[in-house]
Amino acid sequence: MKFTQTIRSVALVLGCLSLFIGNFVSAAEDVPAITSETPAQKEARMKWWNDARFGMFIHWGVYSVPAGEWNGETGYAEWFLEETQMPVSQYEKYADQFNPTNFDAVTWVKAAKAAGVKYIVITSKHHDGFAMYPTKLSDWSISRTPFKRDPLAELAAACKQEGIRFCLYYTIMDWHSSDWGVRRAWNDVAAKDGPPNMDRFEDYMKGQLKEIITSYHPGLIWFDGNWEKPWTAKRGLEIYNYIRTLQPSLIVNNRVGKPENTPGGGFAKTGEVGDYGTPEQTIPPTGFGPGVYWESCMTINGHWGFNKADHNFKSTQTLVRNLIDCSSKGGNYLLNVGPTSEGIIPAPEVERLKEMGDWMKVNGVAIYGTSASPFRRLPWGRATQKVSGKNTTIYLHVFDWPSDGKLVVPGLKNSLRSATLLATGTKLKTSTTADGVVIEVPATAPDSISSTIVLKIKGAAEVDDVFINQNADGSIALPAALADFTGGLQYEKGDGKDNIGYWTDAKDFASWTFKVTKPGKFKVAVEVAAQGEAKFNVLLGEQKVSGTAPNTGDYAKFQTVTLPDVLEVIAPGTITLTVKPVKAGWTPINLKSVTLTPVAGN
Ligand code: FHN
Repeated sequence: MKFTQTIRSVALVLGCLSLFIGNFVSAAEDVPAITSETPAQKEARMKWWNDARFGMFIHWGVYSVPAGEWNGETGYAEWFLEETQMPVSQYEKYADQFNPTNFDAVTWVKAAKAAGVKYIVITSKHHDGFAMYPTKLSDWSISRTPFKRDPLAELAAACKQEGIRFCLYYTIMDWHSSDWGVRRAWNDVAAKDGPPNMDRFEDYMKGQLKEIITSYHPGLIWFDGNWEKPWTAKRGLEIYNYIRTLQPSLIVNNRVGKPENTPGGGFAKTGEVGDYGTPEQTIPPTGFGPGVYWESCMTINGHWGFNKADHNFKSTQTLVRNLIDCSSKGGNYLLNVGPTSEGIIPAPEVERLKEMGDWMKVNGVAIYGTSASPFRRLPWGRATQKVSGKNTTIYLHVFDWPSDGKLVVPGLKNSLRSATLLATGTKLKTSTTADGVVIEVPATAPDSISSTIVLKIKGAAEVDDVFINQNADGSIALPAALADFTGGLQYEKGDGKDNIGYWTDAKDFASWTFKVTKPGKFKVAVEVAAQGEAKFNVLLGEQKVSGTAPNTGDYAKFQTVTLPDVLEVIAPGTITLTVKPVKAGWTPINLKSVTLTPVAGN
């Protein structure tokens, strides 16, 4: 039986006992046992991290010396060595120039703390193999730089002082080591050595991991660089077991193993080994359900490592809303900064951290320790919740403040205890209508980024998720804001946009679920923008009607297309309508709305 099969069968058997494959004694012949753990024990181990919701990633290494520039090109960062393909001996010279005398660990940690961050994850070794601490196992480390200090030790101490969890990134793939199974042609330093040896490499990894775990006692190890072939699930399991044995409380991300690579989204799903999934540069459209841990890591501009030419920083609004979005789906947000070779976190990054902190000081209670939203979708923002005993507190994160002073919470069925504006403590009036709970709010939002309303309800949240209803004239409006997405589609709002975008993959589709009280035949009108003709189908049960989006010349120039054929709803009930691309010749479209209008004389 193959190793993976063994793991799957063990998972099946123990799955019945509600145990999690990554965390119990494995019977696989040549794989050491993983520390035994019940789901409750795992929950306890994960608690500090799951409550934290917000972490700071730091990509710092000798690649910050060239600061992203080589031979007139300015697009590089931490992948500098692989992308320039310069001889390793030449790259090694950057270590001689790495002297970040302005580095002050307390300043960094205070900047993180001011942002509201609860843990820091810094690169102890990135793909260039350079150890940012004085490893005894290689001379390719901080010890060969003029900077005679240990930045990891200083940061660990500063984190302890400031009450922040100190955590470490450690990549598996290593372009410098002569033992990593994919030897680069430009690795002239390794050329004198014999062929790569992965067993020796794994021993080297174990040695370094032991060094960093026993020296710095990190809260978690964030593995990366797991995708190249020489790294196997078996080795991942061995390493997971090894480091959890060294420090049983350790949390380990899923990239220690070989989880499914979710293109454009990192390794979003948990996988067989490791404690949590790691979507990268993306926030999954929904979370992964209760008990599945995940964290989206994202850059603050367009690079992980320092790039002096990249001034394309995300706005504080985007960063805060990303944090809210992750929290509302039951995940964490790991926001990256890329310090300079002088040891400075660039000012625009610190500024954004400070602004995030200003928001968190008021609204942090609606982020820390919360769980995923009870709503599938909210037209004006997001929600998080805390369940305590017989009562639940729902935090409504309002991105788009209602212009008519009435915030409708669609489909909420519980009895209400109170509604309060978090920023001011103002009590708000509520009423229950056919559309859901209506909260009367002041004319202006306390915070244009996102304002929080604290809604206390009796019992666990009960939500009727189907809140699109037929209008009095029998028509049904299906706006982009209320669509559910499969694939990489995103709802785009602001700058004149109010549409479904990122429809680049013909496999992706959008759906709306709604209630029909007056059935009959309906004309279908679709409001679209495209830069080429794109064919799509509109599906309702077994029925399918086809349409073509015209070339409107601009993704922001919309045109309404009425489809030649009609759809029929035979009986009242809950219906789902889906718009799917026709794969052949698909060109991206932006879709603003679908409208169903009853056919006259129906
Ligand atoms: O290749 C790396 C990249 O440099 C960076 O470290 C990110 C952070 O998640 N991870 C990798 C790619 O997935």
